[in-house]
Amino acid sequence: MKRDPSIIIIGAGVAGIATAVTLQKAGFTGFTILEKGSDVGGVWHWNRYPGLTCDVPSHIYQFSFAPKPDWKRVFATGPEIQQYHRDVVEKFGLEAHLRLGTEVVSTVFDGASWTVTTAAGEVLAADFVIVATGLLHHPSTPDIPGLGTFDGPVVHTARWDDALETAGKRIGVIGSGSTGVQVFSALQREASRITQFARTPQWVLWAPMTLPQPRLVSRALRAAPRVNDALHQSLLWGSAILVDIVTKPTWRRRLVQRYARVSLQAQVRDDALRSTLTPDYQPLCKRQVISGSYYRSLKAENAELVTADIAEVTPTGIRTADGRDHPLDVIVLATGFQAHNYMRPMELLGRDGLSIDEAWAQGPRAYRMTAIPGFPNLFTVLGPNSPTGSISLQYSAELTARYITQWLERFRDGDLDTVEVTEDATARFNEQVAEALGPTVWNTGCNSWYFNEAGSIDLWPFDRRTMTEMLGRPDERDFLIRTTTPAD
Ligand code: N01
Repeated sequence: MKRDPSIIIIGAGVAGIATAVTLQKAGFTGFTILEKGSDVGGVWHWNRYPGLTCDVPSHIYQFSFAPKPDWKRVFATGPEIQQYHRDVVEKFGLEAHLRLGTEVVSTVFDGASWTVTTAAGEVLAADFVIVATGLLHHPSTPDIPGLGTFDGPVVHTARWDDALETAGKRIGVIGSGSTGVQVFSALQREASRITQFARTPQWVLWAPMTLPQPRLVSRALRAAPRVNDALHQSLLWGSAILVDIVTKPTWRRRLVQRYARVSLQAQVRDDALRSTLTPDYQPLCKRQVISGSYYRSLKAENAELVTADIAEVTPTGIRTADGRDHPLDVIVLATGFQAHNYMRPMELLGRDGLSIDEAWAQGPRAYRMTAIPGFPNLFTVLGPNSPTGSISLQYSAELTARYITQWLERFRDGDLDTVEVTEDATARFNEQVAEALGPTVWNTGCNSWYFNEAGSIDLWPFDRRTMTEMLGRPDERDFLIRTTTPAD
């Protein structure tokens, strides 16, 4: 007996789109994508701050099933990437499956299937739930005394207000991660004065972020899809070097670290400023910041770097611990995300009423990024331990979706009704992860959003080949499989 499972995908970002297209290609029709936002694209919808640019070359940052030969730049801008996601949704006819502005507030398993409730009170049933809600979603607002008393606008980069006037203003940017560096460089050009409040200096690798992709190249790649595909594949395999440098302490890592130091030395000649900008941890330890303009912006007449701690926000600006007042018109919070409340605040109750908060009391934990003990017929795509900056997100999401599809096919064939990963297999996987994290550069003594509440690093510490093997054919021994319907 064949049956078409009902599947709810939560989220229409990179992970949700990759999942939907993969299911579609495998012949599934009964899937619905519920997206909280008013548009698809995930982080590319929510993040619209000035200067937003993908710091990964665009020919890697694309789905294998939707090649784009004609990126305008080698490192595409946020709006171009967002448009790409809209185009992919249209090309594959996903609109028919997509419900925007639909926030899921509760997902409950009743022993056989899932009941999903939306913020509008609608109740939906599903045989499977695939959570593709992303890691960097909830903005982290710093707990700085007086922040609410500021007279001017305070905006978080992940919730940018398009109507905000910044030209000619005195702007304070709090934060110096990938976002802080991009937004600071972009706003500096038109600000009357701009101050960056940097609690921890970052290594910033120089790269030609505004390099256009020549039209001739676009035309040639469009005319020769096979060459374009070969370029994509070679970049994916070539990016294996990125995994290598972060996971193993070799000369290759040291070479890139040397390049980070040279990037700083070559661009900042002033000894005092260079010393202030020099981190006390190894390059690559935090998510590597990449920019072609940051140091130049920082040295501009209207710019200042402040490393003194912020004591408080006053109605007219920011007061630092050294007693200095910094008068401001606008405060920009580039203070990152609450990266580890993945899937929350959604109420998620699995088998026997187990809540995700209980299951993850020690931080997010899954089997091979996708399955959680106690939560049958539920999978995550780009879930816990997903790679950041080392293996292509699109590759990881498509691979995971194909892995999940194999379980869905077995359900379709009447071969199983519920499937749940075992606690043992999950524990084994997490032990392997912990061991592999040992020699990684993330573990060399810096503080970053990679660490969860329990002090574990929430990243993928293996190479792409291992990922491909782990998410190849599911190993039945790692799962509890229940069948109530006899297969014919
Ligand atoms: O966030 P972050 P982000 N007082 O957490 C500081 C991706 N991304 O939005 O280092 C003062 O990295 C904090 O200081 P410290 C990418 O994966 C990709 O910049 O904790 N400062 C830090 O400087 C990236 O890693 C692209 O001491 C406070 C900053 O705020 C991830 O998003 C572009 C503070 C937060 O840095 C997150 O980057 C942009 C406080 N109370 C982002 N609280 C691409 O191009 C925090 N900070 C693909």
